[in-house]
Amino acid sequence: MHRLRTTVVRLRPIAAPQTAKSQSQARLAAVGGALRTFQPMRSYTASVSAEPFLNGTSSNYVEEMYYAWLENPRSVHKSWDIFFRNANAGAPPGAAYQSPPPLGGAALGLANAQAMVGVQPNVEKLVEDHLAVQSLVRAYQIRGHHVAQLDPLGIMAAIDPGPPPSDIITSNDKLDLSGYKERLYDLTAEEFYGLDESDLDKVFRLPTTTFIGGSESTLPLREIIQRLEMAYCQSIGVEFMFINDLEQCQWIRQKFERPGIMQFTLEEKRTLLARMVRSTRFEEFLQRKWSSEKRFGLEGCESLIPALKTIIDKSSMNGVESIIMGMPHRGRLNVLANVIRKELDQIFCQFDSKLEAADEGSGDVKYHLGMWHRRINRVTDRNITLSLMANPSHLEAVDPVVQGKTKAEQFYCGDTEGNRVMSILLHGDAAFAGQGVVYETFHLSDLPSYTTHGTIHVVVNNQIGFTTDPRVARSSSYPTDVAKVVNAPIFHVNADDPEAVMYVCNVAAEWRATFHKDVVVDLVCYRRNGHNEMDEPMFTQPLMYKQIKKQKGVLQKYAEKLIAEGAVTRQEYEEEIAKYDKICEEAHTRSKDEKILHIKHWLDSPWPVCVCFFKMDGQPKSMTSPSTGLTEEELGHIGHIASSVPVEDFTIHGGLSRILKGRAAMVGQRVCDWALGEYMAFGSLLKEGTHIRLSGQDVERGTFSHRHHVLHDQNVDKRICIPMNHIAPNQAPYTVCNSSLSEYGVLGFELGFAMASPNALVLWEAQFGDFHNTAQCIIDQFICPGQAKWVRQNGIVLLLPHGMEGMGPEHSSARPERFLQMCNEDPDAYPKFSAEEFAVRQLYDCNWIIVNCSTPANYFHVLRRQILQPFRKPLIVFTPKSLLRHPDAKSNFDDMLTGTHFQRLIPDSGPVCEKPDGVKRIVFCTGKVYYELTRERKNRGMDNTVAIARIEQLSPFPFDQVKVETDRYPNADLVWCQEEHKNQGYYDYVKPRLRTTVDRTRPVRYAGRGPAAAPATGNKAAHLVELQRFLDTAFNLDAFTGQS
Ligand SMILES: Cc1ncc(C[n+]2csc(CCOP(=O)(O)OP(=O)(O)O)c2C)c(N)n1
Ligand SMILES: [Mg+2]
Repeated sequence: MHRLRTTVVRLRPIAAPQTAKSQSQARLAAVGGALRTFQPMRSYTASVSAEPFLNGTSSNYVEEMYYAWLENPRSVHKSWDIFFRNANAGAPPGAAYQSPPPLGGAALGLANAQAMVGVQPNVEKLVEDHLAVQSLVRAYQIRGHHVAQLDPLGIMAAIDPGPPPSDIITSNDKLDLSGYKERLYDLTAEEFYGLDESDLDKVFRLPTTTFIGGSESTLPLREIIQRLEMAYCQSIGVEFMFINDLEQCQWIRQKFERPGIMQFTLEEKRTLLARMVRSTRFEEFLQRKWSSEKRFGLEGCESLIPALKTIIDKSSMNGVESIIMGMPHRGRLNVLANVIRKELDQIFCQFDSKLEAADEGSGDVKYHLGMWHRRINRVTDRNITLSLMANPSHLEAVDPVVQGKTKAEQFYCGDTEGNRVMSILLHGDAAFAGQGVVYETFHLSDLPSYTTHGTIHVVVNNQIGFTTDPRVARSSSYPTDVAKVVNAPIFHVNADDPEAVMYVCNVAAEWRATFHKDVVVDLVCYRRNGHNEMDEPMFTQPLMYKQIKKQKGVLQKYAEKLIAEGAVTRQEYEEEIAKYDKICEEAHTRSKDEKILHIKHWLDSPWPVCVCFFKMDGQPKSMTSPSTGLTEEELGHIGHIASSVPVEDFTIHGGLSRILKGRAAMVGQRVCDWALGEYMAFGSLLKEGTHIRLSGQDVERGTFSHRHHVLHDQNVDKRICIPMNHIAPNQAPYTVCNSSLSEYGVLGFELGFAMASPNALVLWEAQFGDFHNTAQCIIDQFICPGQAKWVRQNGIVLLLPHGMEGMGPEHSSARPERFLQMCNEDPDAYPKFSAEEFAVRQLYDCNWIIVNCSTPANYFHVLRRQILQPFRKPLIVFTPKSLLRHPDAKSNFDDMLTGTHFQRLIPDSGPVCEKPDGVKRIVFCTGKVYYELTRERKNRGMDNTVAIARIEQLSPFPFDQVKVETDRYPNADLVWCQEEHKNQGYYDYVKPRLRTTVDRTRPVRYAGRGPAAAPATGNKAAHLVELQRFLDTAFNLDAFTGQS
């Protein structure tokens, strides 16, 4: 009731001089002190005891009702309507309440009440006018950005604002009141909340949801409009009213509404000018020296450089020590030079095509390379590490990778709130709106195991994508609308107003530091040249480019402004330019001495422990792979953890109890199934100090309900237990996390996570192997060629469930043919390595490792080898589905003991070994089909005549071990058997390699499904017929007779 009274009091008419100073001061105190909480202003002037039906606890309710009544008097009960009308009309305490009319006498009671209201006609008008002002304020807050002057070109291609909102007074000359006067005349009273020109000098009390008053709590309407225009309709357009958090909205309001808030010191202005000089003159220098080279210049958005520097300065001030950035082509060299501070001569020598590359690998073009640099931030005098991630041409693909790397850095330095490490992502307008991975990345932003606690997004919104206009490139008003999905505030800013740019960047950095949530800065700019320096933009955007040709450069405009203000002299400005030009010239001269190009100077992610992991020259410490086995005791201990619940009073599901009992029984019998093999690998690595992170859809339980790494208490909501974190006191942490339903975003994220440190096993599991195709870009552009392009090793593991099990065309194939086709190994050349080093040298040279394990023990070994080997390579594992529970697909502890290791090829150890000369055929295969082959062989009684060898590591191909097998059975023909279709699977990859192994002395035959467009049939019966048919071929010793 206090609040109600207060509100009512504040709606009373007041004359201009009678401003309620005390109230405005109270409000300021609330705002000025602790900015994070905003109390509505209160004035305890009326006595609550006079209203007997009200008490302290009902005041909230009444206030809600009051606001509802203000919006629409009919939305509350008639009795409340009468009460509020009477209270507004100035009824003394106690008199405003009218008891509800007796049944049947309603008409009389209401008539009396209405009679009382009726005697105060001008109060209603007053309430309406105040409400109108409140609505007006709100309209500017919500839609002011639609009429802000965002476009430096004045053609508004950047946004599609539609007709000007009728509830905002707009004019081209925002400060000329005649503009909105004119508009006021045009507007009908209804359109403009019933306000008209005669109201302009009336004074209104400001609602608590605005800060335009500064120290005033009341203002004349004219001033209110002017201040709203200043706050929301100048060079900055703020989109934030969709945020469903009052505190955050208030925070933003006060950042943009407080009068005089955008003022800069002389020093700040001069620094800004100097940064603009660097940004502009850098591009001009490149243009002068290499006019015909592609560089995707920044011309038209030069204020990007001060924008980024402002964000970095402010974040450094707030304690950030490391910033990881991702960006596309536009302005990249400028960012490297002037933000990351890569040596200019290193950049310039990238333009010299004659330089010889010093490092292995194929390298990348200059505007894709990454960079890492630690330096002192001049503004804060603190150390800051900046890294710009290398990226492919595929726009926005780097977004999740940056997030993953940021998360990893936060994780390894114990930065649980993102106070020390943060990310900045830059985007082009067309790509930001068009690429789905942007959306996927936003959806990771607030998930516990994926959040980086707020990313600052900066959009270089040059109102064009290559040759395409925004009107045909997106369906949303702004390119930034996608950010609304996570309630990120969006600050649109005219990039030709560098001070406004600097201001919003400061606010964005403060927002991130305060709320740890994403924020977007939309730099509305233009592109002075074509898409690249060789492109003619007049072909497609003639009028836009006529305007651009007339457009004065932003540096010139800003310099003139500062000179006119007296902030700098023309001479100082010219000296600044000459100084930077000289720096560029000198660096250029130095760059000519450079003879060799070092790609490793462009490394974006040097490992913090690289000195321990590699030798000083970057080579592996040794070229041996240690044994990956464990002691009996270790196996027993981890097996025990895997089959128990290591916390007290924790009730698990009955079905899970049975699973754990089954595990315990297996441990008792010294055997492992797939899940237990994985447990052994993870558990032992954790114990040895390797952090493990397993991420993907439903990985915690496992798609096939076999893993159960997270136990859920059946009686307490959200109470969980992760036994893997109870292996040993000093173990490394285990992170297992169900991801959002994304492949592109999540795989990119995990790849980024894996980049941060070699001492972590980072695994991404696809729900079914074929789903990796929606992450194809991460695989093709990063995982496969990452080391070759950017001299950066990465040990990420992909677990891809694969197998033809009659489940139809989807869910069957993880597309091994695609991974195999992208291996860098020569199929026609037998590697020339010594026998001892064969395996490890092959691994060292390959671009990735591809395995299809047929036993839990081998899966266990390959996971452990991934960490114990002295370098890092991506590992692709085709994982089983039905084999998870296949009674034969179990391994004995003996195969996992100390001294054992991963078997690249598992030879036949059955009766064929006794009389190898009598073996007529060797069937080579991989994965699950092995079990189908052995069953068929047994059924046919061919255990002595057909040998079956499993190629467990497909790439690098185990030439040496295959040779041992082909030599062992000199009279056997060679068959490759696979369950996949002939144009899929492994055949095309394996065949030339088998031929190379036997020096083309024996043909390689095929037993498998015929070629097909789809990976599998949708008909179970057809599936079984196909299976039997190719098994027949595999065991029919005459099947290939007569074939050449
Ligand atoms: C995923 C992807 N698709 C297409 C392209 C080809 N392409 C390169 S730049 C470009 C236009 C990008 O426009 P925008 O995002 O607005 O950036 P701008 O070049 O205007 O700075 C396109 C379509 C690409 N690089 N990546
Ligand atoms: Mg663009």
